[in-house]
Amino acid sequence: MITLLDYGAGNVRSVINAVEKLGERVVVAGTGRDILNAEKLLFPGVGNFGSMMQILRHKRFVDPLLAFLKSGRPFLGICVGMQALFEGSEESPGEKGLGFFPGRVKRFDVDRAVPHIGWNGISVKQPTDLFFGLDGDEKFYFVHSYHVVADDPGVVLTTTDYGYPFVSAVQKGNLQGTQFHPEKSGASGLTLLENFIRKDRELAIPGKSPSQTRLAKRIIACLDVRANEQGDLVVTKGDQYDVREGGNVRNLGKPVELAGRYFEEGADEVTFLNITGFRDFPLEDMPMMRVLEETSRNVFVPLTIGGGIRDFTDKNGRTYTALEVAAAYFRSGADKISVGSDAVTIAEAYLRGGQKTGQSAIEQISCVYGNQAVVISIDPRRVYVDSPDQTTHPTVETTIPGPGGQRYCWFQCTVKGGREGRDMDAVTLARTCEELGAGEILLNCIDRDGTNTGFDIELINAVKGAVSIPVIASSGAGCEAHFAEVFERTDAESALAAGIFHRREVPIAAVKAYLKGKVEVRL
Ligand code: 1PR
Repeated sequence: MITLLDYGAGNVRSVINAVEKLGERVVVAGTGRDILNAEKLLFPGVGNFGSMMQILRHKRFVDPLLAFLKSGRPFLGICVGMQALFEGSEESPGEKGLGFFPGRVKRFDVDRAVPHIGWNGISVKQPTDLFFGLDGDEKFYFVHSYHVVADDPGVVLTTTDYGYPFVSAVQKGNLQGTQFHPEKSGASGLTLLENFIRKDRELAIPGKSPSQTRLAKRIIACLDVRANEQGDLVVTKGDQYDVREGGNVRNLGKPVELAGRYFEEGADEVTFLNITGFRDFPLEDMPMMRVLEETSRNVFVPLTIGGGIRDFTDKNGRTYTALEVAAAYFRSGADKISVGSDAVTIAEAYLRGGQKTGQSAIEQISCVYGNQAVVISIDPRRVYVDSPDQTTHPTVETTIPGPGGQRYCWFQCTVKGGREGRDMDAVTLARTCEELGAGEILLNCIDRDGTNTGFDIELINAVKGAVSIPVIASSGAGCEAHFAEVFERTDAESALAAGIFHRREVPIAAVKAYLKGKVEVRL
């Protein structure tokens, strides 16, 4: 039996699902005594270091935890759950860590996107049972802005390269911790968890462990979900956001089934967009929560969900906050949430007022769940002009002239699934949301959506050049070469597609096979 320490933030459901999938029972520690009595303790941490330590103190978990760590029984800390073992973190300078290991947690100081999000390798430094049955050249899923700097090199189990080598796992006897998320790292992650659960494996350094590692470009499968005329929740897909054919909503399959298929086929992440979320409030539209719950039982890669994340007052006058909606999504199995229409409203208000209020959905959700959990979904459309002085928005000189031969354009943000254009451009929106605490940009493109004509390279370069958080290129993929093009001609960290995967025109494995040797991918 595994005891899980849940201090109340983020997605512990995935960890429980992964352990249960391996046939083991999980009990959640509710008291310090539960921690002291545990046989094996699993501590998944998500979000902010300081708020985690405050909750541990408030629940009087610190002394039992230290006693457990001294006992020599098996312990596995994940992400911030590993960072907690050290003395403190730059993320929350006033807040002490458990101090079990000497060293501190520092923010990445690199000339590349932070957070470090995605699949990266591990270089194993000492014999361990954790990677038993693995070759050592597998990739694991990371999502973090801070990393451990250990004063005692003897505790370093693995390092990973992101600008420089950082500590990606620690080990001292039975006490182990990983910066990456085994519960989100597909079959390799499940093997690692099984090794922790069984604790009867040989110690070894896996044969193919590399001395240097590389972050892979991610291939993401996206499922646009809504109810059809019969009231069934279906995966649909539009052409330039029009999802109807012959008056009916196109039905391309069932969300849970399709997500399971994409996991099996090697998707690096799965994204659900509840595309009518702007009018159907998610907490009244519970089927979407069930889709997430069911999906997360069998899909062990990161899940993002978007649609309807905003403050809302129902017809009885009850008010819900965007944070409550996000919390419900996280509890149901989401690792990241994506904010679409509301992000535009928030950015408009911030630019008008000129000051952060701490009250916006982006600020509140990133404060509680961490920046890495907040994705901004942008739905832009080109607006052509003859010259840059015809608009106050930043323009690009385009190689695809407008209908009247215009040589410049800007990228207008829309809300409500493309129905309403706003006086806001994608570049400003992305930059503003990063300032407010967003951790990633999902950059759609209405002009390219469903057209199979390739990604809008000019749009992606314009936005990517304005932010230092990762960007997901979306809309327009029609063949394998389009993915190579977007990674060769832009610095986007990942590429997302929908239609070609749903219609089985191009399998995910074919995309990765095509990219192999051109860009780093997880095979
Ligand atoms: O505004 O916070 O409630 O969120 C609603 C979410 O739903 C937004 O993220 C918005 O992008 C999305 N959405 C709303 N309406 C539509 C629609 O299609 N009518 N879908 C919609 C957005 C774009 C991508 C699509 C890619 C790749 N769809 O999700 O998957 O364009 O497609 P392709 O590979 O087939 O070209 P809120």
